[in-house]
Amino acid sequence: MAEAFNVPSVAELVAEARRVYQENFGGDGPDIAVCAPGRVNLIGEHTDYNGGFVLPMALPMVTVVVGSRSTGRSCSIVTVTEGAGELRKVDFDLPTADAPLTRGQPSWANYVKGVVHHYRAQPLPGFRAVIASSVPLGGGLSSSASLEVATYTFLQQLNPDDGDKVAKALACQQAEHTHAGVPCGIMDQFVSVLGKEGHALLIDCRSLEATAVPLSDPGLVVLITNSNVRHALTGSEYPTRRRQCEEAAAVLGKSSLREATLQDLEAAKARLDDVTYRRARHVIEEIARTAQAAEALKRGAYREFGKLMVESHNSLRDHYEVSCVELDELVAVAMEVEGVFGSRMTGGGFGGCTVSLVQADAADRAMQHIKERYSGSPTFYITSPSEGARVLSL
Ligand code: GAF
Repeated sequence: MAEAFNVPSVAELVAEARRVYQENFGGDGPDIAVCAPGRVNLIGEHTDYNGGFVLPMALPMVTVVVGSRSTGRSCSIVTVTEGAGELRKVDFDLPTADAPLTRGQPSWANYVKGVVHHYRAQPLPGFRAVIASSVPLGGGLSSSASLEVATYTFLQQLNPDDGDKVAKALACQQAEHTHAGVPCGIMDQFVSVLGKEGHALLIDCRSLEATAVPLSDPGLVVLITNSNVRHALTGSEYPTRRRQCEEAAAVLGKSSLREATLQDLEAAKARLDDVTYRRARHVIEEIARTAQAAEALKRGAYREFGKLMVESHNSLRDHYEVSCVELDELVAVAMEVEGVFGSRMTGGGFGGCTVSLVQADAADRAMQHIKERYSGSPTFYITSPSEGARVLSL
């Protein structure tokens, strides 16, 4: 029998992090606890860095940070997150103009360092902290954004900033650019900060305005299937896609592909090579598809929404070329099940997860069928839209 993974609760993560804090640091702490969620994107893939629409929701899976202020300028962080690697404890001093925080090993600490660097209310005091997370690492569910946003939320308890949530998401995005070396868009950090329980967020990545779209029908579930594969291409292909989009926009004489129509693209076809043309075509169509999908969701038109999800997947596979055989297989087998409205890869691609919109009473059947037919070994998550970053009571 195929079953959904039993995600540890926020309270369980906090309890584990507190225990590890005591083990490592002793004293009275921790006196602060915060968390920030991972996300799943329902539709609108590779559109954020083109100023387009995305429709993600925050997940019940979160990264928790517990900790306390320390004396002086020293920072000590321990992670208990599964898959974080050998080095679980890191010590560094707060940065100065002469000695900024730079990237290094272990890689998980770069997200924390990046956020300390970009935090908007400097100077910060030193701190001790423990990180625990239920967001699967490398699964395309934004474990990195959840760590950045949880870290930022923790720092807000040490030295409050002005509370501007969009500026917070932007600072976390900067941290990812400078300290993790990933030129990501704004989607993941935005929804990790501003996610709303029971809602997906239609984010306009040009204006940075968001509309909450209700998604709490008890007859419906959002099923995430982790392919449990991650291809090595991820790192190099993402910046390449970004550059191709910028090149296409420049040929079209637009500031971004958000400003372009399909007519503009067709008119410029002779001046674009085939690959750049297909990249731009995906983005322009996906932006329109996402706006249409949000309208469909508002009307409860799940079949229409599902059809758009599959179109999105096919375009990511054929035009944007960020899917892989495992994700294609997962989508194909999910769509064989009666009661699955739609399915697609989610996140950056080249492995990670698919997301499917499924009639609640078909969820068991869908998991069973996928498990039997998928050539790999999947992990399932039955999820519902959750709240963005928050302070927890201890
Ligand atoms: C990754 C990035 F971090 C996001 O900004 C977004 O571009 C996504 O890939 C693709 O839609 O998650």
